[in-house]
Amino acid sequence: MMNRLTGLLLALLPTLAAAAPLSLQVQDSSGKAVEDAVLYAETPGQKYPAHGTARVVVDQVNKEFVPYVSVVQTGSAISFPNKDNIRHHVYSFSPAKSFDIKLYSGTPSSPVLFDKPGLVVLGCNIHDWMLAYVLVVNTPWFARSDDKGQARIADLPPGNYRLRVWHPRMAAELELPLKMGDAGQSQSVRVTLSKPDARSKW
Ligand SMILES: [Cu+2]
Repeated sequence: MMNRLTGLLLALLPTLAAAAPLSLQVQDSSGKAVEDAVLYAETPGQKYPAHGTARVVVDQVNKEFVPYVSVVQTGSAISFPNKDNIRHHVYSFSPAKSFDIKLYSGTPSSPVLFDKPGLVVLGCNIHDWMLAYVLVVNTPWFARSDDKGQARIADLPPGNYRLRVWHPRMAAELELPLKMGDAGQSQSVRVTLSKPDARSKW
């Protein structure tokens, strides 16, 4: 029994070892780090199994959504706890997910299921400035850049991908070819985004 188990583990290991991390650095054309960019790798036509249990949180703190940008795989649920001592009314009119959580405090009893890919823009009916984005993607390989412009997709299997980059200030997604080699080598990719206009601050 023990031997058979070891054999099975050994058979699985090469597949697991071949996946490798992808490190991403996002910057603008002057070299300044860009935060809140979403990067995701997908292979056209390929369907990936859902995370299943992915449970994501978008808070409301000091009359702002936190985080400002989220990325989830299609089929994920997001809960919207209200951490303020006033009520919020969270909604979206986006085709990818249209919903409405009427004036509430605390944590709504059921999370919202994001079952279609696309961009979901969140707002609050009471506080017009409250704005946040959820990008729903058909792949488990995604990341968001931090305040240093860094993002990391762990364990990306070998293969040819399209690396797609989205940022709230971009008019359209950027798309780059990406190849992860069979040897399980990690890769670093630098992504440069051009500013939507001269005065724009990322
Ligand atoms: Cu509000």
